[in-house]
Order: sequence, then C-alpha cells, then structure tokens
Amino acid sequence: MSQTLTIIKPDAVGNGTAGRIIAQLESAGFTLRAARLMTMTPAQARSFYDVHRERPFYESLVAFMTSGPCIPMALEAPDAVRRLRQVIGATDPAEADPGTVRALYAESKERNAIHGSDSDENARREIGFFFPECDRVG
Ligand code: IDP
Ligand code: MG
Repeated sequence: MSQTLTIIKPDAVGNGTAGRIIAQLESAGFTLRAARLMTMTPAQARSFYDVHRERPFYESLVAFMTSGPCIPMALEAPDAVRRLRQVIGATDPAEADPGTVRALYAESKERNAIHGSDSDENARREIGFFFPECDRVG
C-alpha cells in the first residue's frame, strides 16, 4: 500500500460536487486516511505551490486556492500516486480522458476541481504539509 495527497479544490467544494468526487475516489479503490476542511491562507497556498512561483498563472492560482474552503485528504491504495493521477485526468479538462474527475467536474485549466501529488516524494511532503501532527497518517 502507498499513499498520496489530494485536495478537493474550492471550485468543487463551492459548487457542491465534493461528495460526488470523494465517492468516485472511494469507488476507484482509495481509502481515506486523513481529511480536513479548511480555507488556505495566501502564505499556505504560496508555499504549497512554490514549485510554480515563476509561472504566469501563480498569483491567479494562489487567489483561486484561497477563495474558499478546500478538502485536503491523504488517500491509500496500491500504486496510489500513479492511480490517482489516472483517476483525476489531465490538468486541462479539455484534454482529460472521459470519466475522469476533471473531465466531469473541472471548469477550466485553473479551476480544475482536484489536486493529485505527482511523485511519492512529493506525496510525503504534501501529506506532511496538511497533516503535520501525523508521523504517518492512517
Ligand atoms: P496538476 O495539478 O495537473 O499537477 P500543475 O502543472 O502541477 O498541474 O499545476 C498546478 C495547478 O495550477 C493546476 O492544477 C491548475 O489549477 C493550475 N494551472 C496549471 N497550469 C495552468 C495554466 O496554464 N493556466 C492556469 N492555471 C494553471
Ligand atoms: Mg502538479
């Protein structure tokens, strides 16, 4: 078993699709190991997306991610990082495979409903970012 970090982003929480997305993740075989509902501060969003600080969309992304509550969750499954990326689909919903979370629920390339860690190393870092009280969640 391995773990990954997802965030139901503020667009999905705001438009009432968070529950359906969580159900889809559970149906895809993920077990919830930690979850919280929070509104990120600008400092938290800047830090979480620090890898993108030079990108033209960075400030807009920070504004979006702090615009309302989101739901970070630690998920467990075999090959969790790769499988979550498959279930959520491409960053741009126009390019996401049919049936993926982003194809179903994303509004745009920025307001794309869900985050998924892109490597085991980043999954560990991101789980620690939102759940620092846990040596290992679950
Ligand atoms: P990912 O979430 O699919 O891993 P990243 O390239 O890591 O995509 O980008 C992080 C987030 O930044 C995306 O999920 C999306 O919300 C936003 N983003 C990425 N590229 C663009 C863009 O070209 N325009 C606007 N927002 C973007
Ligand atoms: Mg990414």
